[in-house]
Amino acid sequence: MFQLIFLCAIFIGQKTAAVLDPGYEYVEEANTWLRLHIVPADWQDARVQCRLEGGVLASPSTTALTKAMLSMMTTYKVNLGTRCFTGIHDLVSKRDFMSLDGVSVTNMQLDWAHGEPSGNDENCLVLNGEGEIADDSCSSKYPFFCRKDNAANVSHECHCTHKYYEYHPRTGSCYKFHKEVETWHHAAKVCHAEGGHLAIINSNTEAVVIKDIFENYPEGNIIGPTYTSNAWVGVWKWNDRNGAWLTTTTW
Ligand SMILES: [Ca+2]
Repeated sequence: MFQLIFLCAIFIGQKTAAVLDPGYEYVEEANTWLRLHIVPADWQDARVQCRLEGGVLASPSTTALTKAMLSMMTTYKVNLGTRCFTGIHDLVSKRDFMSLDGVSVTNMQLDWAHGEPSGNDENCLVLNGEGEIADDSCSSKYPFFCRKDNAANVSHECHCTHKYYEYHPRTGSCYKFHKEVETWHHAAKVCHAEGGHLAIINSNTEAVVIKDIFENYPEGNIIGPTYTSNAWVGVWKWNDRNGAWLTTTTW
């Protein structure tokens, strides 16, 4: 599939107060930040989403984290007869369930749900509303939590925790040049996970700003194949009757 480099942008405008990474809530007892994604995803997509956000697919690896996850499941009403994916899996070594941050399930104070673990083809663990765990297929879809330890370390200029965003006063936006080539959709996903969007050239000034950023990245710096002098922008041909070309954030 066709891949290009891309720039993400976060519009700051006149905002003065720093905001936290969107969706993350502080868990004081565990000194960490959790975000509940209520839109279900399969386990690998959940893992990638959390990584793109700069975090990890969360696991109930301590009593404080379990309590916080159950509390958020209740708040967002996803505990009623459903489950959430955890970052615990045995994809590396059969029946050695480990969290993505390296804690063995045998070191977690968790109870298995009745009849669990049950399946040979069930390599990913879910947490139910009772605080019990069960193995399930990694291709099932469940809500999930991402955890970040640094969600409070917000850049004062760019209002996000992701590295390499730079504020440009000429447009009031922050930009990050991604040197790895991606498909348009994946590039958009990366920008959204970082709290921004694919850069859009809204004015002659912004065109100059983006051109200046480009000049800081000579061709040899790009990771991937050809077309290094082109980059994706956040304009998308919507599949409607007229096939209108619109930006991704306005319609
Ligand atoms: Ca099971």
